Amino acid sequence: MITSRSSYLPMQFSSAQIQQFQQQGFLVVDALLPPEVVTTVDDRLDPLFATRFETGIYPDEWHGRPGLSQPNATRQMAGMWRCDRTVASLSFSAEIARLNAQLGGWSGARFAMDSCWLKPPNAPEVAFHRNNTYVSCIDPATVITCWIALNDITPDMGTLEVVPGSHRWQCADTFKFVHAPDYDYRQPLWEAAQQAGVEPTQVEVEAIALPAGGCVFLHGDLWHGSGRNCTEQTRRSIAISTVPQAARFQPPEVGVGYIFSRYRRLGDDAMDESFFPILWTPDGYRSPMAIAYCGDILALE
Ligand SMILES: O=C(O)CCC(=O)C(=O)O
Repeated sequence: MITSRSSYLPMQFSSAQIQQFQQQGFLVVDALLPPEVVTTVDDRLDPLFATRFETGIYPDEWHGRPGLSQPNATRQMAGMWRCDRTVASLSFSAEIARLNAQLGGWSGARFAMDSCWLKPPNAPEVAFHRNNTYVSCIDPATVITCWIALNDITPDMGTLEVVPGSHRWQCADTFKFVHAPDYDYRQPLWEAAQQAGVEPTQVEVEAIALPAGGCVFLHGDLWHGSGRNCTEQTRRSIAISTVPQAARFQPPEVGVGYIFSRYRRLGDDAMDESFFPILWTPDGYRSPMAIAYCGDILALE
């Protein structure tokens, strides 16, 4: 449980940054988290993969188990806030929710998902996809993700790859398992480009380099994936995704939501604030659950 304040200073986007996000579908910020926040959160992750859960509650999704999986398997865990309240204090931070909401042009932000992606040396690729595909059971099916580097990440470490402007492509994505594809991990991207009428030579893939604590904000329709880690160092990152405050579930038969739909109430399309807390609104409202459950590691007061 976080009780002390960090040295985080509130960030304000310039209009040029917001315009860049709208045009490119992503925005890189080199310094978001102060070093002590990076260390505090990162220190909690390896114990989770050793099944040491502070709350005793298991995550929603868990890939890569030391001793059981291939040693180079990507360790990804989603729904970590359930397992550890220090991680939750970042996942539920009002600031990240505010920044996501500001880029989305939303009047408030609701928590959707947290997920860490630890890629050991030689970790395989992550297939290209759009994050909105994974929230299609939610209305509106629009998510913004703040993907944060927990160590210095260079392009050869299997970093995140994005395709500038691809959030505006008219094309479909299909729900798929993205880990270690047995096909070219960019194949879904090439198919999307073809559907959108974009020549392969016009598709620019940008590998994001970031210092620890830096981040990239991702539009939910942006095509992205990641390559193999060709270094001797583990690539460490955490992604925090939010949806608009007013989001509700689609009718039960609409869209995909293999994690989200577990928390749907019978006969009710409201997103329960116990599972999807409202994290930021301009008037300061936060779901009581988020306040009671953990501190806010980026709290400003
Ligand atoms: O970190 C990665 O390699 C992939 C992350 C990703 O696809 C995401 O956060 O949406």
